[in-house]
Amino acid sequence: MSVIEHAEVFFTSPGRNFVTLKITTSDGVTGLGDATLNGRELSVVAYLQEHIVPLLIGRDPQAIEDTWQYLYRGAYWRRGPVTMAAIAAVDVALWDILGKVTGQPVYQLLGGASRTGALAYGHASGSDLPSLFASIQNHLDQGFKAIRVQTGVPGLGQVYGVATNQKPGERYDYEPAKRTSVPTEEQWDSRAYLRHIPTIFAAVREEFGYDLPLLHDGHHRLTPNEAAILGKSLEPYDLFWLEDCTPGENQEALRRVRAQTTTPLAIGEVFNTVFDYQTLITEQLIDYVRSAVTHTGGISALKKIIDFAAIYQIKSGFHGPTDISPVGQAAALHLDLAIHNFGIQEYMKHSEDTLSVFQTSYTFENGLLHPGNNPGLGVEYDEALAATFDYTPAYLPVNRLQRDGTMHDW
Ligand code: CS2
Ligand code: MG
Repeated sequence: MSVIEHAEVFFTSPGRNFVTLKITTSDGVTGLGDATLNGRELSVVAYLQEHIVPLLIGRDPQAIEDTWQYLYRGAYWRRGPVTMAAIAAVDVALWDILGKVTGQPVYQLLGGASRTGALAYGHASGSDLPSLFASIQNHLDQGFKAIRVQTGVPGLGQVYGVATNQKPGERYDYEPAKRTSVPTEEQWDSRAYLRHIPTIFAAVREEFGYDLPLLHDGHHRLTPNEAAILGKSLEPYDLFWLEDCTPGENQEALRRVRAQTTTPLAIGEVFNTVFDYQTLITEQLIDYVRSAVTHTGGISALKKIIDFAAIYQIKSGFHGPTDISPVGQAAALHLDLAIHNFGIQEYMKHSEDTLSVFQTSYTFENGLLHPGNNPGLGVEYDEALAATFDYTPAYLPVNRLQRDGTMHDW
């Protein structure tokens, strides 16, 4: 019987930091898993190297569910982003191996394709209307059929989610993790934001019409009442979704928002397990599950969450920013293709440096992503090239109220 013979953890920084687990079987088959936790990367490296890799050696690589339960239940300290990112990396690497051993792309092992491709949304942003319009047009020219819209707020400086380095036609990173020893500080004012955002969506609808699906991310910054106000004020502009309108910890908060607005709601990029969704799903307080394979315990665990959501007509909208590595993104695409209740997939193209380290087989055509048909996940990792990009600590920003400097959600 083939067994897991070797497991290695790599961290590299081709433009931003990524943590990758590579598992090798006694037959010489390798599998990759993404374990990147933006801004806290080395905690997952240590968890894997010190506490998981030694447990994997000698195990059956095809016992994917048993290994998941062994790591989850065996830890005793369940849940949490570090634990679940580490378990996710193992789970995804084992699906990759199973695909290679059986000669099948992972989506075939998950039940086969339910669609020809996954509708993707891109990130348009601008500090003012002309730059926002140029960014939307740029995304339409690239083939996007759904677009997230973020803007600056008059009177505030840099707002998270709005690109600073964007020129039409140029690839950009809207949230460059700052390569500094402490996080940069941004400013916030919810009243100014709540007044401004509806005017932006009115202008975008006027310019680009009503057919184009538009999304918006509130990034956990509002109270339930403020979120209800925002949802109501955006109703005339027919959003695909309003994401993370309130902080994710309090599931009950969305009862109030839901009762007040028909704007569709999405949440979950910071969630780790199905328990973070229990109230949201059973009470039908959301429309879309935003989790990433990488932060929710892998393909096995996210498949269970999304199947649970399906019973309540809740769809997927998996997290796919550039801090999910191409391995994590490929895993999401295999799941997107296979599940019935697919909604949309976030897609920000990685930098050329990142894509030279992680060689992918997924495609983006006519607004749809497809994971490709290579056995396994379809991603190769160039270890020698990765070793030339040194890990550099980088932090997400923090946010303070403009009025008096109080720390706020960002
Ligand atoms: C964002 C993310 O993609 C999104 O919706 O909220 O960029 C998020 O801020 C980062 O992934 C955090 O690491
Ligand atoms: Mg988000």
